[in-house]
Amino acid sequence: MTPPTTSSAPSSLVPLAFGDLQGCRQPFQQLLAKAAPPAGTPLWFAGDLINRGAESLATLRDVIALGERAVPVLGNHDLHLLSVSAGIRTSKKGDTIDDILAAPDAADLIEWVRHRPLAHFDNGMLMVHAGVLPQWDATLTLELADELQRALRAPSWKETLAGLYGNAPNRWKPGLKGIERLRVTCSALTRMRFCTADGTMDFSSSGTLASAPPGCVPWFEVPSRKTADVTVVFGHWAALGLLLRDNLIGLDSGCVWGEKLSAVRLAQNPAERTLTQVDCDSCGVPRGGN
Ligand SMILES: [Mn+2]
Repeated sequence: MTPPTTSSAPSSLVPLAFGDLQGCRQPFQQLLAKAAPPAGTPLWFAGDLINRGAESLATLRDVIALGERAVPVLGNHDLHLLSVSAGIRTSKKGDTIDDILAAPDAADLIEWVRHRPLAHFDNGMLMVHAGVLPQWDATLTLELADELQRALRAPSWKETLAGLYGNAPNRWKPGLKGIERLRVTCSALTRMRFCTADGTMDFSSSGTLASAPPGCVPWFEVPSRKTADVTVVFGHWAALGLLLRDNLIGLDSGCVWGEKLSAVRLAQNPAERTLTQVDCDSCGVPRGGN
């Protein structure tokens, strides 16, 4: 059998995927050293590289310095950084993005963030920050993510970004157009945790499975979810903790809340996936939502 060709440089090395760094630079460096991936290994990041942790600027610089090896997707905190920089939102209590905004090269840093993708697919693995709606297969997910990332790279990106906030519409329809289509896409890819069986998103809980809103399940538990045939890699849900199933890898194990930072080697064969973790004692702030 001929293996499928991919466009992903630099090699056929198995990627190493990291959970939400959220500005936790020391744990990131410790985990990278501990996992010790072979030179050139692609390093995937499930989004929220920055914010809430102690060293947002230094963490962002570390990831940028990895060059093409770094494969991040955008999370809600990354988009928040863009929004604050653009004057669309104000900084919130607990934010730790001021060092980025005050950096002499802030404009370049913001440009780098703004040009990151919202979904990444390679070798049967689909990575997003938060989740995918049950009606979306991997192909549609990538198409919708591409629509959104192109809008965020366009000259009118600030207008687009300003229009992405809000909980409605909270359900996908193929006929959705314009900013509502982009908003549903953004909500699912960067914010969703719970939804109903028909894919109606509910943003009222960021807690554990026991805190599911009435009638809701975690997005990945919806029966007949159309991405069940690929392995979905995601972050965002610290209260869920690390989740390792054959076709599902939830990587946010709450580093910024003083728990752990996780990295998983994304082997095709689930039995060959390896987990590496480090403790995160002093990076973040007291638990209070994410
Ligand atoms: Mn998040």
